[in-house]
Amino acid sequence: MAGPRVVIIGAGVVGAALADELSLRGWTGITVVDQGPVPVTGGSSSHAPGLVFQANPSKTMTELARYTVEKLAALDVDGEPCFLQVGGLELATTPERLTDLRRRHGWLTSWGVEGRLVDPDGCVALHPLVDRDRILGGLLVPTDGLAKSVLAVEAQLRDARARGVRVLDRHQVLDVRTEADDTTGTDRVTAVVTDHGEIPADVVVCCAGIWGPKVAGMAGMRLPLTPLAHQLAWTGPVPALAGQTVEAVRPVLRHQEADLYYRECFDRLGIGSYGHRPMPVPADDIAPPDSSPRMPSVLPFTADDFTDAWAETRSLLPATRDAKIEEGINGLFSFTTDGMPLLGESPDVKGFWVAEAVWVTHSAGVGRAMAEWLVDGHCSSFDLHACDVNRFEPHQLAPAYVLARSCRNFAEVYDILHPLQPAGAPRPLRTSPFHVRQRELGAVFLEAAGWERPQWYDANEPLLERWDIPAPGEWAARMWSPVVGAEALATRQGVALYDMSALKRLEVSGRGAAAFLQRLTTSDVDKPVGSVTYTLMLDEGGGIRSDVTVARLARHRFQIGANGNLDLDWLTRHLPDDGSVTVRDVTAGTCCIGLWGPKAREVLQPLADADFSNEGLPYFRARSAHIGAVPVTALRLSYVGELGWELYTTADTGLKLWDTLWEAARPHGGVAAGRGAFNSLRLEKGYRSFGTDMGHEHDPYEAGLGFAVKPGKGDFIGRAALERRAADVRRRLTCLTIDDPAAVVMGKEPVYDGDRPVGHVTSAAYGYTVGKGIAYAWLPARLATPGRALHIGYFDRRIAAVVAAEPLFDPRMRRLRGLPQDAR
Ligand code: THG
Repeated sequence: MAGPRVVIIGAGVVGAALADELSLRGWTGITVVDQGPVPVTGGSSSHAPGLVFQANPSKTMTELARYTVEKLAALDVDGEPCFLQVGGLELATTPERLTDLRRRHGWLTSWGVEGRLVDPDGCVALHPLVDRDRILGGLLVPTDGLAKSVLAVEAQLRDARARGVRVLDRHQVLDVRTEADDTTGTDRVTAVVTDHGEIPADVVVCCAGIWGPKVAGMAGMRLPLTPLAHQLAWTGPVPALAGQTVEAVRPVLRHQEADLYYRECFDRLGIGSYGHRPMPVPADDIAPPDSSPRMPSVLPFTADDFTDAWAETRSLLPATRDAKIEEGINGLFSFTTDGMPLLGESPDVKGFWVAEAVWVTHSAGVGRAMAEWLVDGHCSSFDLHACDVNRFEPHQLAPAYVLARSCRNFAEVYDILHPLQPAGAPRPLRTSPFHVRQRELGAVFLEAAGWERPQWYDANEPLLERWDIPAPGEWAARMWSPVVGAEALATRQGVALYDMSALKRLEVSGRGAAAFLQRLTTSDVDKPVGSVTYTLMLDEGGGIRSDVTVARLARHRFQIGANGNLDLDWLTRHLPDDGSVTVRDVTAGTCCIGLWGPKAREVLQPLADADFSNEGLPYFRARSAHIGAVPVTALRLSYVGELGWELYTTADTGLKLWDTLWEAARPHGGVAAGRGAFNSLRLEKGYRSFGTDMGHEHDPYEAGLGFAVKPGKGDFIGRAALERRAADVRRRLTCLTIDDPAAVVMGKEPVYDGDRPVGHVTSAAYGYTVGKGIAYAWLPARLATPGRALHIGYFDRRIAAVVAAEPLFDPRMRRLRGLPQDAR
């Protein structure tokens, strides 16, 4: 296939990798343009220090890095290698950091990259400049090293050119031309305008790095990216390195406690620091390259900001006391609000794509990912949902938000971050109508898609007199309270109110709505009004895009319970051209309370003008009703696995709904309960969470969701691929239990069969009703048999776990169906 006409804007590490990978896949009409001279174009790639550490909490990021390492290690320019595989060594100078290195080692093991913990003597043996007395240990990844970014650009462009890719440097992009399509109402790209003329294009990919916001702006797209200066200094000759004739032999170093990293360059050292104040630069203020030798991405070194870094360096690496700082830069790099890249197609302009906020570490991987995505329509090598440029909520595109969160991200880049670490300013940002009441109840809030969402309520402390809640270990006990356990038990034994407002709600309407949803989902959703269906959206490869609930509220109107903005984006992208279907995000104008527990009906029925009995509103049915004075839509389902309803109303009447339910629930011992309890209950019930337990890389059968696929219903996206995948299930999302109540794990830990790593944990919590720790994990199918004994790697421990039949709680669904309970 020759493919469309593609213009890649930016010949840095990302643009070069993409040109290479696209041409490798047979696309021929590719042009790369860059304002600067190739290969030193003046962007971040031209000054990148090149350190590649593969360890990352994100599996995708580690996989992108691993591919980058593999690719660059096999490339050279005239015999000069593009990657120096000297290894990467992260050092611990405090007990907390040493403990965290064990957690990081766990991620590496989970994602399949070899690493090992090294004692202080071992660290000094690897890097003799390190002061033995300063360190407590290290984490070595032998395959880490130094990417030579300019060479990597050169080599990949060379290979791309050999396949016919045209590279036009010193071409400044002035505009991106688009054309409106009156029938569909969407725009599409037609050309890139440069100072040397116009280049026609069907696909434009913005790989412009720190200039990305400017270029994307030409296509009307707002990129939540902040260029931030980061200090990189070079020593003069270090006598202890005198005579070194190769660029680097010792591992690249990270000293995260002081926000520092190090690399060799012959007899000198490069020192990078994240310890200084954040120094954001508005993207519009960054000039294009000119005739001056200084690159626009390189700002003058502010020596005062480097004082502490240099003092710390001389302490950690005493040999540098015999050297001076000879030069330095404040180099601009792209930061985002969540530390992840920005990949994908504009929501408004067809054919305008971005691959932005990508560091050298992940560059070749992103090149491959984008090439697959463009050529195949989806990416099969990497799960990109956390990198998708369309993941953001509208408020997350606000300049003030982008700046605040990017700067915080810069400051935290080397910090030890707990998985539940509360988000910083700007907060509170989105508040549900229940927020005032929640505060009165002492809610401890975490943020979810910008919403303040209670994790637990301090007002429930008196419940602790009723139950003995086992305490987890120290790490899992952060952002936790025994009240979490009490709220979980109070739900199972009585009734609780859950604020479900953060659950994304989409309205799909129009005469084509039913047919449209049939095509996008795996189940039969074209059922009578009042039906609710749990179903999946797949990509063409059969990978899971999302799991959603579809409630048919009227013949031509459906309410989708979704997982995030990507669902809105996915639906919108697939809308038919004829205007017969409309998708609308109704989340912000509405709210939702989950009223759940065996006593839920006793609370609700007396308030209602409709029949909420099993017959009046069966399981997985929807209806409208009034609860007191409040009009609601009620969905009979429960992610916590109890009798009850999701009750939706508009934002204006939300507080009244809360107060009405609250007053009625109190005499029954009802409580408000938070997300901590919710997560424990859903794991007892075996309900998966998209993005954590499963993603694009998994199919329904592996994920244990085959029951939601109805191949006989007619065609739908992904159906063809599923036939192949159904016959070849090699891994399974598996339920593990842990007997030791203190051994609560958090997710991302490696799972071992004997000494062999075989999989990783996705989500975990203590199950207060089942009286066991629960950990869901991806495992080879042959190990996913109940009773199988395994271990979970947790810091320096191996925790005994056993494969369990699922769900652990109420497998006969008697609670949800409101039937007499099994004897317990
Ligand atoms: N409520 C609503 N929509 C949602 C969620 C929700 N959409 C996103 C996310 N959560 C989807 N996840 C689930 C997971 C499980 C169930 C519902 C939503 C569920 N499963 C039943 C089961 O497996 O037993 C389905 C039974 C059936 O198919 O009949 O209830 O929380 N509105």
